[in-house]
Parts: sequence; C-alpha cells; structure tokens
Amino acid sequence: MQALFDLSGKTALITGSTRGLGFAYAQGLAKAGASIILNGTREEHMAHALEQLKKEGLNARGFCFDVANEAEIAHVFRQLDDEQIAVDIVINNAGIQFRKPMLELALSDWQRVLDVNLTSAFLVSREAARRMVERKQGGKIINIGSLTSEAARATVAPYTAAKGGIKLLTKSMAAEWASFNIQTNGIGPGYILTDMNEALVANEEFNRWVCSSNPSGRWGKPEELIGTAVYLASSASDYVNGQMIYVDGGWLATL
Ligand code: GCO
Repeated sequence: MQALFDLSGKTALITGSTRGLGFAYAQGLAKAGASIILNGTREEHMAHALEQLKKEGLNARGFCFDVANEAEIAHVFRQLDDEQIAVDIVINNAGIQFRKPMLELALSDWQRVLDVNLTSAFLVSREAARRMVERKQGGKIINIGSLTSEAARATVAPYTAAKGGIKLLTKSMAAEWASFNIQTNGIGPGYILTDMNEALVANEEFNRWVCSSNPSGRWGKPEELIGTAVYLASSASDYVNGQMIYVDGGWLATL
C-alpha cells in the first residue's frame, strides 16, 4: 500500500503554476513525489519556474497555454497522450483578479474573469476526467476557491461569482465522477501573501482589516496551503468528495 501522502508515480497538472499559490502547490506536490506539469501564459515566467524547481532537484515540465481556450487545452492533452503521459492529479488554480465596482464593469472584463477563474476548471477537468475514466485508474481534481466562495466583498463581483461557482462545480464533479474513483475537492485560501494581493498588503487600512478579521491575526503564506493540497492529491483523501477546505486562519469559522 502506497504511503498515505506519497505521490510517487503520479503526474500532476497545475494551472496557473509559474508563480504564487500555483507554484507553491507545484513545489509541494513535487516534494511529495509527483511529476509536475506547470501551466502559465508567459514563457519567461515558465522558464524561471522550471529553473527554480530544477535547482531543487524536482521533476517538472511546462506548457504555456490559455486555460480558457478549449482548443489549446485539447492540444496539450493530445500531446500528453502521444507521449503516453497520464494526468492523475489536476489542480485548477489559474485565476485573475479585476477589482472594479459592477456599475463600471465592462462585460468583457466580467467574461474574462469568469472564463479564466471558472470555465477553465470545467474545460481542463473534462479533458483529464475523460482520460481518467477511460484508464479506469481514478484520479484527483482539486479546485481552488476562495473566501469569496462563501461571502462577497465589494468591487470583486466577477471573481466572487467565479469562486462561488468553483464551490458548486466541485460538488457537481463529485456527483458525476466519484463513481469512477475520481475524488474532486476544493481548497479555499484566505488572504495569502501573493503577487495578486500585493496592492492589498500595501494598503494600510486593508491590511488592518485582514489581520483583524481572522483569529490568527495575520495574512497566510503560500507554503501554508501545501499540506492541504498534498492531502487532497493523495490516497489519504480517497473517501473525501465534494468538500471545500478553507485554509484561512479561522476567518470563516468566527464572527
Ligand atoms: C481581493 C483578494 C481576494 C483574495 C482571496 C481571498 O481582492 O479581495 O484578491 O480575492 O485573493 O481570494 O480568499
């Protein structure tokens, strides 16, 4: 029996993984033994991320593609098929943020956030799950939500709608794919110190709000998400399905 949290022999595709939380998930799963497929949109970020993992002696390769583009996703999976690489674990992490009041929001901005933060999870998971079902070896899908999967903050409506969708898409995937031994769960990070949140950390008032709104009294660190990701990617969670695990310092659990 494989050790509980051992990912040796598994291949994990992590979207949006050249920086931030996605890169932390890639490092963590690689250190647990998985072969990593990185995804990003910019070659220079991909090269830097691969170099970093290589320096750490970790096994990774990368594909630059738009996670909201059905044809680009299908092309990558066909290339993996040709190389007989089976994706066992998917982490749908890719996400963009666009902060603007809805009264001023353009449909194109709304749509792009929904496409990258929600539709991409459907498109990538559908390609992976089709192959998991065909191989009859099961698999793991981890969708990355947010505090905004449960509650809204003004000026980030498309992000919030997408992350709320991620929560119920996770349950939909569990409903349809659990019988194929595919476990689908989500991680809801709290406010974490990442590139995407740089402007928020620099804002004294926002920083005070974050630190006073969770009982841990601080921002989270990307590496504090890794344990939950490895758990959900491993056989330790084979009877867990459709759940969101919030790694938020206790934010959502307390008034
Ligand atoms: C924002 C932030 C949040 C956090 C995170 C909270 O503008 O409020 O970007 O969305 O990043 O999602 O869980």
